[in-house]
Amino acid sequence: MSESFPGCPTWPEAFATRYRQAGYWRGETFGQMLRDRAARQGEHTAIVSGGERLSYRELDLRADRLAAGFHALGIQAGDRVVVQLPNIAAFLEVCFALFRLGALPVFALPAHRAAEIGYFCEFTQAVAYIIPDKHGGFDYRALAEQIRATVPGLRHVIVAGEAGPHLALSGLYTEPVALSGPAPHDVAFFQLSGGSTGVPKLIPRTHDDYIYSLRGSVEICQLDERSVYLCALPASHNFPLSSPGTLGTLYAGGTVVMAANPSPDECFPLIARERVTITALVPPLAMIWMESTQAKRHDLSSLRVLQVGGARLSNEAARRVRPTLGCTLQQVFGMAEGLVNYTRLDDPEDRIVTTQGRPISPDDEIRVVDEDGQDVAPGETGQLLTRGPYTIRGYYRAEAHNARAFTADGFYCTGDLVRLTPEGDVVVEGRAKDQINRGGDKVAAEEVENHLLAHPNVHNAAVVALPDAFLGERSCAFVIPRDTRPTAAALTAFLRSRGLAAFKIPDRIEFVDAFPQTGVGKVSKKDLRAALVRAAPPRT
Ligand code: J2J
Repeated sequence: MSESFPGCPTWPEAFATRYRQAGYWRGETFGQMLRDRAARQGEHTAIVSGGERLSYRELDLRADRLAAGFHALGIQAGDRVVVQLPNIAAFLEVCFALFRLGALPVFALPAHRAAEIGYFCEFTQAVAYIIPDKHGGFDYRALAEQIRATVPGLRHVIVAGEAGPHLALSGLYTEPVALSGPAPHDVAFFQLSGGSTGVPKLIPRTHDDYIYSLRGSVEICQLDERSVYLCALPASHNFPLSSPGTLGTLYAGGTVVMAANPSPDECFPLIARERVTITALVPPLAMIWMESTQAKRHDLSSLRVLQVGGARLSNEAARRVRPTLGCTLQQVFGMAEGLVNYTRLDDPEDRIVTTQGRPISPDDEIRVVDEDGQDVAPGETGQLLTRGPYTIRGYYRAEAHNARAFTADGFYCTGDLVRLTPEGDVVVEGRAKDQINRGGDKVAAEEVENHLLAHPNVHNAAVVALPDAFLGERSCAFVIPRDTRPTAAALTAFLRSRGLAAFKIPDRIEFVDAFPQTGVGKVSKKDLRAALVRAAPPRT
């Protein structure tokens, strides 16, 4: 298999040629994209963040100056840089600076802690780690010190804000230098997989493929330079980054408004003040927005589209969006590996409410297959496989896993159970992968099980989804103790001490003597889930 970067499988030449000839891959890079927008509409506002407003010209210049600063530090094209920044203008400045340099951001989430960050730094052999000083009551500088002590290869810790013992981001901006920059077919960055295995997988996305997904998303969401996108979800997640998200909005020449958090208290005044036209939420947040008494106190009339995705939105909640918030719902069923489906803005209401839409590209190939990999009959439910001009052909340095997660002819096995309607819309019916979708936050069962197994009093562990009226799912760990049984609180504290992101800590822990088995002697998670539902049926 050919590679776009060492360890990154890429499309076979015949596919690449076809995607170029079809006009999907146009040979553009992120660096050029911003340069071009700055030349066309330099004075237009690109980013609003806190009290700060940046024009396209300023963003372009800051990206150049920061790229020069990174370069002066010795960061080179192809180097990996773990970026863990909240929703602030610096996030996009850092992205574009690294894009211009050809260094590769690894997009961590603000919720990640030592276990995840240490792994990203080590696995990617990152040369730098970029953090805020404090965010959401957490001091990232202390986390960085811990990482530095365990990952000797990490050369720089760079802080947006008060740097403490580290390097200040603000001190790096310097005179722009000439940089040769990356090629359009080069990997631009690594996204993170929601995952279903022991360690998170890294997703290599190229300039060509990602920019195509932006262009397609911009067209479907009808964005232009008058559009104002509110970034309420964590900016580094693929949904608010690209569907169409902050990068799609900049592609369209619109304005990105950064929200410090997704609460109505923060977002409603921003929508009113900045005349926001579109934003994206996960289902639990959409529910909070719809139930908020604040909605009536603020002028939300500019909001045309509320996108909801990341997890399944119930039909009942979907139906309430237009009457309560006065805007069009757009369901988005996407994945950081590539494929993104959207309901279209002019679809009939019923189609918007009951389906998760259809792919961006006419060349997104979709198969729905049974457990033997055979296509199911039309309309039947099966696993979604996909291949296309912006869906990866393999994870970074994960040969054994890639052999399972991709078919021999390059389809990505999403692990999602779907059916197709006669109109060609996708409806998500469930999941075949061993993952918990906690209101959009993905938890790989095996990853948490491995951490639990490290406890001396845990003989075995199995983590499953517990239906939940608010989050859709929560996680429950079934634990077979060894010798003395630990308390649930002690296990939770143990997981925290191992530096696991809070959303991965089991919501509930049940101690059992044995696990139910499948016919072939594997742990039957289906039976464990069923036992939970029998014990406490989900509220509806
Ligand atoms: C049910 N499950 C969904 C939906 C994602 C746009 C939107 C979301 C993501 C994302 C993204 C779902 N209904 N509407 O990257 O660009 C579940 C599926 C899917 C997994 C991917 C984007 N929307 N899902 O959520 O990489 O299980 O991307 O395979 O985090 O989320 O998760 P992630």
